[in-house]
Amino acid sequence: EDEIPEDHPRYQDLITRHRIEAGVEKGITHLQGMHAEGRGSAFDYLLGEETIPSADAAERAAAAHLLLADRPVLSINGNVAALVPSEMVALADATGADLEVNLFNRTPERLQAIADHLREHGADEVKGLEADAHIPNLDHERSKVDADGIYAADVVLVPLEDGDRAEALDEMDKTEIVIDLNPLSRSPQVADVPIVDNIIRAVPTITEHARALADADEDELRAIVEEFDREQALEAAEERIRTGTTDE
Ligand code: PTJ
Repeated sequence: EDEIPEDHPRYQDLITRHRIEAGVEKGITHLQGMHAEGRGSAFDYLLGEETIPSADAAERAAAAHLLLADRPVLSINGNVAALVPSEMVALADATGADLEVNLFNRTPERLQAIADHLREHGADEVKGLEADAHIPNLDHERSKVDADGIYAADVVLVPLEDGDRAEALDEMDKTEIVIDLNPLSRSPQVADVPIVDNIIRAVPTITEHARALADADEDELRAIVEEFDREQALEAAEERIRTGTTDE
């Protein structure tokens, strides 16, 4: 990372790629995570590699949902752990959420490596290793969750998620916040709050909003949640990708 010059026009993209590579080398990120990153990077290029206004509104709504929640959980996979470990810990601290490792390609080694990595970045407790409950209507490995974590959560943040699991969580009637650069992928399509933004920008922005709203009362938080329009957010992101402009 230190070797990438900061004035390089694609600096952030190069840093991101490097973090995913390092994650694979450390046994945190699955090899498929590199393909996922490549797809994300292409969409980010088309979005102009910036947080568009509708994404910022989604990030504020996500902060309000997390603050209102009784049992908020932030789900962590191999890409999330490699890209934003300390940022996820900061978001958990700002909102009182739990962190839970939940993997598509689940192995005991990667689970442990990710939990250790999060602790190295300041996490106290990491859930997901217990796996004493399962998400209904999803094949066995991917459905494993903690009974007192994702299973019991009322609000879940699922970044860079696979469509099947996003749908299964949606069927459990949880409030689902998804971060995904592809607005057409199934996870943002089923999310209550689809955030079409790079996770590198999205997570610190949700945390900033959560800190700014720390003293807000319940009515104010509810108003932010209600004001947010998921269809409009998805349309604005698609419009930006297709035309390079937004009319918001
Ligand atoms: O660690 P595991 O085993 O749980 O596996 C994780 C991956 C990401 C490999 C797995 O969930 C997967 O294959 O996901 P998909 O189906 O490729 O979906 C990932 C989505 O995240 C795609 O729609 C990408 O566009 C998007 N994406 C990739 N990088 C970013 C991103 N969205 C936001 N920020 C990114 N940096």
